[in-house]
Amino acid sequence: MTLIENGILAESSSGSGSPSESKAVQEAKKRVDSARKDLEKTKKDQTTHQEDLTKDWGVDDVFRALKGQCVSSDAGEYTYEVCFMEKTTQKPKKGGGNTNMGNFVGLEKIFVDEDVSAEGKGLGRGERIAMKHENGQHCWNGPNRSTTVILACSEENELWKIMEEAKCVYRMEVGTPAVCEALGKSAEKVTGGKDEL
Ligand code: MAN
Repeated sequence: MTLIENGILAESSSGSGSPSESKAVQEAKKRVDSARKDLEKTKKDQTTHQEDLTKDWGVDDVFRALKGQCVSSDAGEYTYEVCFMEKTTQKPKKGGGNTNMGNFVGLEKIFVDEDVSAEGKGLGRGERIAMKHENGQHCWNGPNRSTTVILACSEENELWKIMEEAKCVYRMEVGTPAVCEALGKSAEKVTGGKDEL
């Protein structure tokens, strides 16, 4: 027994694993298995972190705080949604599955000249940060869906306006506190008498 327990002599009784394997070998194999699983998980985590590092989080990583938050709004037959730093989607109000309208690929600057409502909702005039989303679900007889989400300073995260500029090429206007700082002095936002946030 002592020889078997110490892995010197193979256990001959049939149990789990090959009968010629000593307990010590069986246990060592279990440990190898579990270490392999740990390694797999660590590798996956590493990939996630690496992707995270290559993402465009904006000046001072300001958009990090928005990740995973979503805003939605109804327009026409659909409910539209932006999940920040992830994707845009369209869901039929009548029911049915989501259509991916593009996955976040990066930021760009866009010059806009738009109205601002009395409540301060709208892009205003000047340079704005936009989130680009590409390679959404393929559009029949058209391109893969894509969305440009243009951001303006607002107290809350809000989806103000959705447009389909060309077939399956969408534009959304979104308010978020995340860009209030970035606006700085260059912003000539007409706030209808409302002070800058
Ligand atoms: C769906 C929606 C529309 C789009 C058409 C194109 O109905 O995604 O926004 O214009 O497909 O076929």
